[in-house]
Amino acid sequence: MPEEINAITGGAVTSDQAAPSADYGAKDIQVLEGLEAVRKRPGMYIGDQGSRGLHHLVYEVVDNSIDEALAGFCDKVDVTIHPDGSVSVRDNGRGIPTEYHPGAGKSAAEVVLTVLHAGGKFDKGAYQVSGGLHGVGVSVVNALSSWLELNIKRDGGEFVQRYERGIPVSELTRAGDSDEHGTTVRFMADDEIFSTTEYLPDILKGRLRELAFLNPGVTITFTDTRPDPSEEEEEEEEEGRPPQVKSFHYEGGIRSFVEYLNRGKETAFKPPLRIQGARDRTTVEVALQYNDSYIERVFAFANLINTVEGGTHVSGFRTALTRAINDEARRAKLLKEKDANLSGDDLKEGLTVVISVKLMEPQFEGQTKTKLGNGDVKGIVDSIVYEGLKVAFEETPEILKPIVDKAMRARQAREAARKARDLVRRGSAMNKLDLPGKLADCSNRDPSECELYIVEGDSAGGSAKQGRDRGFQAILPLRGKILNVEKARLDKILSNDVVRTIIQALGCGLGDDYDPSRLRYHKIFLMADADVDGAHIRTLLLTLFYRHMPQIIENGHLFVAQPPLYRVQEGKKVEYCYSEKDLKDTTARMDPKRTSVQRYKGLGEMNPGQLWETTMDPENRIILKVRVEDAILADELFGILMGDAVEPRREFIENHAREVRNLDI
Ligand code: 0RA
Repeated sequence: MPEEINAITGGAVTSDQAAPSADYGAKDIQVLEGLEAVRKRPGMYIGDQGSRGLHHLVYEVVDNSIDEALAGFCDKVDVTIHPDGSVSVRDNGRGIPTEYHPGAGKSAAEVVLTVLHAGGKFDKGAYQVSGGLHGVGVSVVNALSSWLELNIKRDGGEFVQRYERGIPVSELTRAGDSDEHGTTVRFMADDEIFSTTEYLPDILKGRLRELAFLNPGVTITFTDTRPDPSEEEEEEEEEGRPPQVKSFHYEGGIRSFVEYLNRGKETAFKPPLRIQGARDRTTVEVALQYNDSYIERVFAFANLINTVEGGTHVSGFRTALTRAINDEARRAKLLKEKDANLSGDDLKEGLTVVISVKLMEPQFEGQTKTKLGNGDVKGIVDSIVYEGLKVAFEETPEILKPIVDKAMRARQAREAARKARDLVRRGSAMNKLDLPGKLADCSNRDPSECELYIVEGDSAGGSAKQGRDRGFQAILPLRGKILNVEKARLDKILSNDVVRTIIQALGCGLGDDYDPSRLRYHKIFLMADADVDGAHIRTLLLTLFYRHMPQIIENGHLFVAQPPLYRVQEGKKVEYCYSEKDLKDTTARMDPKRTSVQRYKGLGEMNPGQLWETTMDPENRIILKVRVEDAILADELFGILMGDAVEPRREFIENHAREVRNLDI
């Protein structure tokens, strides 16, 4: 059981009946047991032991600093990745209290660093709300770090302490005088715990930017001092590269956030509308703007947590938006008596909105605990947004017409799409006769055991068909141009042959029609050549899934197959290499004179046996599970990836393929 530590700020300590020394011992043992529990089951505290969990460590510490900002005591947070791979988070908050705590037999700071859930528990009154998805506290980061150094400046002094695997190896010591205040936590993620300790700067920057939007006025700086891996071998650059520094500061808050999301797009009005209000200790802030695209983007936050699965705040917003626009459009005679009301769906097209609510006791539900469940929030958001929109339309009536016009056009297109979708739906695989002709289906009928390989090109499709295990592996070869769904309306998307073939093979429908119980394969692999064209095709397919069947990604059904780039042979020994570095390491181990290297330019160059062995055999293959780690970053990346420049796309795919090739389930 985590220890109650409210006492640190002056409350009573529940002291045991036992003698003080025994009491001290018991508490110490509790701490050790707590840390041990965290190290035994890290997943329970930080999600997983892979890349996601690793990044979570940083978020956890940053969240503590952001809590200081929310409480009004901090406006600067600096996150630095050091050359040794450790990370420091420094803030200019009050500093963690340092005084000796008799009840605990140690300093307050040591309690925060060693007792589970200690960070947020005491002094609750001072914090309006608190960020952090798990809110597990810095002690968890401490337990999962091979070492952690704490530096606190407050009360005229500077205090330091070092921990190893969660256990203090020194007392909290006064190192000198200081008239500053703040906390720095520097930690080294334990490589005994994490399968990777390499931080991805894009992921970190994405979350830090988000936090800066959500906390206007706070400056969050990210510094990456690690040597650039691509320059590692080039000896001439002795100095290394300069540190990468990025600073995030937005006075405009979530209005700036919407401007950022819509950058480079035509918008129906400027600047984004912003609405805010509060009721029953719940604050609501919404910013929205329509752009010229066909997709809707809703980024919702509850206590700074990105609620990817939506929830009551999102439903409240939708109800209010639909009602306010219909009411105002009727009043302004933009909707005639004979016209039907605009529906929520009509109003989605081109909408970019950021919703941020802050509340006292958030309930997080859903598969990934990112769905806000508090029932009363719906009504609160509804009424604040409805009133706010009415005021906005009264003040700037000219913005209403472009919104209504766009929604009317969307409605017409949706009717066309419904017809096209009915065609596809009728053709979707309810029985074997409806399956697309090109599909080589598997014999197993249990979706949870079945895999579908979506393969580009006929020759690769042929190899895959011959190489597969037909018991549970189905092959769908694709031929022809894959539509860029990023730039098309649903009616056009559904009339595209390739899209229809995929939808029919999957059987589950798309968009609002998506039905998970009809999904015919629980593992879907995108298998394309390991070159720029293959990357492009993969991205087009990913876009289709991300925009129109996001549930497939959310539920962990989508994977990217990783074919090898090289086949290296030394005598009878054959090894496959999946990256340039892999090749370098492998040939270094072998005798170069007797080694032959074959480069695979495409999947088609592999014979069926090789394709099975390297890419499809569950025992040997390396696959990459597609996850939406950060919805905003994903959205942005699809922008980059679907844009005209090839170089950033190639770079992105090369970098990311390397990072994630350890995930099979
Ligand atoms: C407990 C109490 C107080 C501040 C903090 C913890 C605190 C924790 C962290 C973690 C990172 N940065 C932090 N900054 C502050 C309140 C202290 C007071 O009342 O003076």
